[in-house]
Amino acid sequence: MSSKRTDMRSTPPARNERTLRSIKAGIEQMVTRAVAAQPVTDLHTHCYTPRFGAAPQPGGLLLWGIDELVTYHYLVAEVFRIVPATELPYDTFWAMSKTEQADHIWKHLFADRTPISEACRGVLTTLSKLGLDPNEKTLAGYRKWFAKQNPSQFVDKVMETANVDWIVMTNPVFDDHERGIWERDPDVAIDDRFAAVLRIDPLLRNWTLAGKKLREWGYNVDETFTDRTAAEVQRFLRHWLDRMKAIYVAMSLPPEFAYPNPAQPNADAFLEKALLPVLAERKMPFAMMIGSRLQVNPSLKDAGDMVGKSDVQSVVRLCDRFPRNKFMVTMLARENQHELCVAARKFGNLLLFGCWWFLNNPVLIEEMTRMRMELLGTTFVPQHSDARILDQLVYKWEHSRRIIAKVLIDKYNDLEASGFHVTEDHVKADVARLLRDNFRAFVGK
Ligand code: RAT
Ligand code: ZN
Repeated sequence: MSSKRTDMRSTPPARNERTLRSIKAGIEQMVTRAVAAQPVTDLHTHCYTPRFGAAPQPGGLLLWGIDELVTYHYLVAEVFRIVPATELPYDTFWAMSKTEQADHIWKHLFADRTPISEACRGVLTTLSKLGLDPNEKTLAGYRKWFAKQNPSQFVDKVMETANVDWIVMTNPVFDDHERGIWERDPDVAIDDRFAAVLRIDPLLRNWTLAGKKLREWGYNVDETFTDRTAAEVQRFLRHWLDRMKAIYVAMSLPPEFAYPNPAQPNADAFLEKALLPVLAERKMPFAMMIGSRLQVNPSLKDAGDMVGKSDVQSVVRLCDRFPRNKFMVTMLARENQHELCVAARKFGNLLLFGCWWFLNNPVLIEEMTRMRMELLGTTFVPQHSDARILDQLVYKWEHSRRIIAKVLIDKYNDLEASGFHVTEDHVKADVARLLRDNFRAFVGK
């Protein structure tokens, strides 16, 4: 063996402490810069184009501004821990105007206490990044500031502040109010800043209800999932995918979701005979958000949902039996995350995304991002905002970017310690994959 070959195989000289310290500082700078500079494609939000109507217009679907921010359902749940329903009955709270509800929440969560929870902190980060002082005792000053904004320009301002390049909506076609808007206004979604997603929960959660609606809308479906029903459901799906120019189909599913599920033959048939064939033909992903147990406390309305552990093996079976389909999956229970990562190692047609809802807390985002990176490299989407109020894009991304950067810095330092040189090109490419490109490639955009 020549001495040259021996040289190539030998390990590089170990780096001394000082060199490693300066490498560390360089990595921290590179990563912080790259993560801040990389525009994010936000793959799951509940934000809408201004043509859907904007708050405070009655029925407006684009929610924005201080009163919406402060009455976010995460904060409604939190205020009822401080002023319980025995003191302020649920009905009394819901009968209050939006501004009264916001004043109540601001007083109890922000003025009389330290706003330390993640949802509270989010409001403060948002205000501060928009240039406002988050220390006000009342909402009056903020209301004046927001009253001067115009919704469409505010979309630009928020996207610029959050450095988001595309906002993916959630468009529940079984919601009568929203469907009415799509039917009345052909141009409602024409806005380069937004993309649509066809959301169809009732088709799996409640076929009896979904079937009844489909019949009302002129689709010839039966109570059981016959071949004629399958063809009609396919016609319905194709119509709405085209109408919305949807980029994927999404569902939120209960912890009990199972595939196959002999107890629910209509659900299996819906997947096998209607949804998955249409999506395979269009090379379009099916996003499953699994683990939400709805309305454990209905008096809390949107704030009344809960988490439950789900069955990862059902996801494995779907990925295995439908190799022509693409699946995007997020699960709500912390306990499911490890098994889900391992499942993603087995199937190229499975893309994990986001830290959903009750997982959108720094401690869990960090844990999940580390685990995903260690098991999957950069082949996942670390976060989505789930913003219901446009302004929340600002804090959800500010907070998550910091954590994603922290994890990357640690991982690159580990690589350097092994002798591998991490360059700015590596960092930029990884960050682009995580925050934008993995998702865009998966949906073909
Ligand atoms: O995070 C939330 O706001 C939840 O209420 C849900 O919207 C959930 O994200 C969903 O899309 O069902
Ligand atoms: Zn959501």
